[in-house]
Amino acid sequence: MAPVLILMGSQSDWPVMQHAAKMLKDLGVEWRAEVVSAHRTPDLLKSSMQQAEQDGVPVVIAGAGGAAHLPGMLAAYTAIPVLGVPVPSKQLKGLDSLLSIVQMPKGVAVGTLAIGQAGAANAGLLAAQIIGTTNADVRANVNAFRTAQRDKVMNGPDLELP
Ligand code: RP5
Repeated sequence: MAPVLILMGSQSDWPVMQHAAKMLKDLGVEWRAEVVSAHRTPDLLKSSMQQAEQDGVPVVIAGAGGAAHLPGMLAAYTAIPVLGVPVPSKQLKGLDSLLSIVQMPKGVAVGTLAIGQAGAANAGLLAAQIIGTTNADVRANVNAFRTAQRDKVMNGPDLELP
């Protein structure tokens, strides 16, 4: 299977988007990351989706900030599931990114995650879960991750007054 494709509008998005890559790596899913901008490199955006189709990319994760049209534009060019991550912006802290990505008009779907690091990590997790529907090894890794999280809660320290 081709690696999960992680795209972002700018190199400046990588500190957030690397958390998607880290989650995929932890869950045993191959990934590759590239910078593709909807407004700075529109031709590259189109050709990268054509290439992704040819390569058999299973899921695209796309992060962008501000007027964050990258995930929606990618989804316009491919039926590969696109998971959008709103990257925090300087002025509006990512609320602008969230509203840009989540408000897709009916007919072209983008799955939108939370703003920032949590959303990026969960995009990686969700991509692994999608792949896990047909890949038993990845499904086992996802289940082990969930078990570890549950055990952390169950075995946490007693809550006491200081
Ligand atoms: C968006 O503009 C990018 O996704 C990034 O979040 C934001 C700012 O980009 P830079 O000015 O840092 O390149 O396209």
